[in-house]
Amino acid sequence: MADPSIFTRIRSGEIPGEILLDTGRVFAIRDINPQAPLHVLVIPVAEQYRNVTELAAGNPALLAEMVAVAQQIADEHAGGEYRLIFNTGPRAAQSVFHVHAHVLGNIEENRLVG
Ligand code: DGP
Repeated sequence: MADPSIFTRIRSGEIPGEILLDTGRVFAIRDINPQAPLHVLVIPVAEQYRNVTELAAGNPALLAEMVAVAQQIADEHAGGEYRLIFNTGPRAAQSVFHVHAHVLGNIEENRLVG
């Protein structure tokens, strides 16, 4: 069994982090290195999906639940509008291989990345 991911360790309280929401299937934390005034990571509790392609194939309902949580975060913190990013693979700057969505909001400038 692989070691728990950094996100799982935050959810369990082993590593400090700000958890904004936890449905029991999906949770949301603030990104440690924010790229927008609102930058939250939405993460399924299940660790077996390394990226959004695997998640979409293996559990599309869970992917839909992540989108609903992203909307809820945006409703609460960014006037209901948000950008949703899934980095997929190291050449796309993915560094944590436990699927997660970046929810960016309150964006002042139209930059695609950072
Ligand atoms: P990605 O590059 O798409 O794999 O995104 C990983 C994100 O995880 C990155 O934006 C920074 C964030 N991150 C990494 N370590 C920590 C941590 O210890 N705490 C928090 N809150 N975020 C972290």
